[in-house]
Amino acid sequence: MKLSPLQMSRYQYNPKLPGMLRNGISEICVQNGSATESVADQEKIKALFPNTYGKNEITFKKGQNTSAAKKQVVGVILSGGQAPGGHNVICGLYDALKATDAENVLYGFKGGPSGLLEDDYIIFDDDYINQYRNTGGFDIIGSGRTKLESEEQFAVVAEVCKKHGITAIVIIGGDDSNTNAAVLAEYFAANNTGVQVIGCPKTIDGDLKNEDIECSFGFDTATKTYSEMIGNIGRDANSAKKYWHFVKVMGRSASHVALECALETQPNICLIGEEVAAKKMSLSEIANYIADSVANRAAKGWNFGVAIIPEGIVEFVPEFSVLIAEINELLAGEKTEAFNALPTWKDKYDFIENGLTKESMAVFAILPESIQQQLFLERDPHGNVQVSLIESEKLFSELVKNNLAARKAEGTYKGKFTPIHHFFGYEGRCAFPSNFDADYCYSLGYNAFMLIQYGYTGYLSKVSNLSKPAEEWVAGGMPITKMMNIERRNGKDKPVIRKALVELDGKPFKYFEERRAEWAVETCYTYPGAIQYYGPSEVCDLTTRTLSLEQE
Ligand code: FBP
Repeated sequence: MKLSPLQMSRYQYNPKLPGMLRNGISEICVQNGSATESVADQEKIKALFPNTYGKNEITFKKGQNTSAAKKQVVGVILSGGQAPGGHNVICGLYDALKATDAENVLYGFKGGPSGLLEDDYIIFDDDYINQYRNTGGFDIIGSGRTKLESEEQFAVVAEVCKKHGITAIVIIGGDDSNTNAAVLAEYFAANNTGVQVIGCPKTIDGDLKNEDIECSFGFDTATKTYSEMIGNIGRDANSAKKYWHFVKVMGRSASHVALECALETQPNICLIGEEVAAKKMSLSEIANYIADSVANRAAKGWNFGVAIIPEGIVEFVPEFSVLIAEINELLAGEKTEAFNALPTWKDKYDFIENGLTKESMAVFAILPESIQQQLFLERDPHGNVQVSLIESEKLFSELVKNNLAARKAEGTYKGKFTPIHHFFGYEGRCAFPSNFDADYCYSLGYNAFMLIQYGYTGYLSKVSNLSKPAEEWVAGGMPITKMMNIERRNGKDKPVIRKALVELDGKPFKYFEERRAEWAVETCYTYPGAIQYYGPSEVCDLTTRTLSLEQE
């Protein structure tokens, strides 16, 4: 395999550990914190997790290692969407495991949770691991989205663990995967399997965070990658002065990625789904808000701009959610076939018009035809509209175009509007991890092994104080049950880790809110440039603006 110079050089990079983990395994001891309670629904969560609920928060510190000597055979899986740094979690885990005892073994189950169910694995060794140090991607063992949640699945996993003598499983995943890690830990404890479960917080979406977990890994690198490209686009727009760029950025639901990119690049517009929902904004209101910026800039002779659109936006628009629900109902069961059999789009349109309420039809009618058709063509296996596939960047630019046409007819707008569309998502999920993510992920993995070694189960590997230099980071563990509450999922009450949405009274949003009126009219773009891996620390070890504002 031919390696790029950067890849070769990244192999040599030594990720920075928190100061307390730097003295070697024999000098890491535990400091017990207080007992924990779940964030809400304490009685219910306690009843569901009788063996793992209420445990203490713990922190590691320098001191005599008092963990019991025991051969460890650990299994690790990567779960869900790729996030830069996943390889380093596994490298940190492997290094701590081998540094503790060269006889310890690390299994990597392939293709996500299904690898555990199908007993499909590799056993890591130095040669294999060394090819993945400080690299992006999840290709070290692959990932998948199979959910590990039923008792039948847990029984299979228990059998697989028994077969290989596995003492602990590490699940690297987002809020759902770590919820399932907690349920699996409880199952293992209740059934006296002796197998521990430790989670690690992953997702570029940044929505697995709370008062304990300061950020999920991958968010830093992914947002820096998108911000580099958005900055470049801003500069191109300001050079050519003829295009409006509509940039959709990933983030299935929460708008953390969009907000961070806005803080980094100061675009003219950035929509925030959580705000749209809180203000109950309609599609037309959003389009009008963007069109105001276009028109005000055009009045200054600037027929160009940059708008960031979060991937999950349409689900936050109340009238759009109602429309989607009605469409799902309209095509439920056999009705899809009848719909598909209609010969022309005109026939289909009539069918839709007869089936939707007046209000939803009014919303449907203002959508561009390509989006209208998308709503009826792209369905998931349950027959539901795949909202994430909706090209919202095109939807909004089209709505803005119509809005501007009306202004032109009234004589209130004289500019030229030429939109260009982009979607940044997959471009960022497997980038070489930034130094922050390389360090953070390695620390999470290393720390996960220390939690295993000290006998903890149902814990999330926790590294905090992240806006400070790595030396000052704090390593420890938090019972996953502490982050849980009861939510309604698929018609049932379930214990889940609460997803973190953008807080409208939080410092990152407030910072953006105070400045966006100026950004909408002036040209205030900033150009973060490419991630820097080598050079001065103030350039290479930067955290996200979100994290630094949150920890100000
Ligand atoms: P995770 O929540 O599993 O980390 O994945 C998040 C994400 O990257 C979203 O930003 C995006 O909407 C989704 O995955 C895309 O999923 P897929 O990889 O299945 O296309």
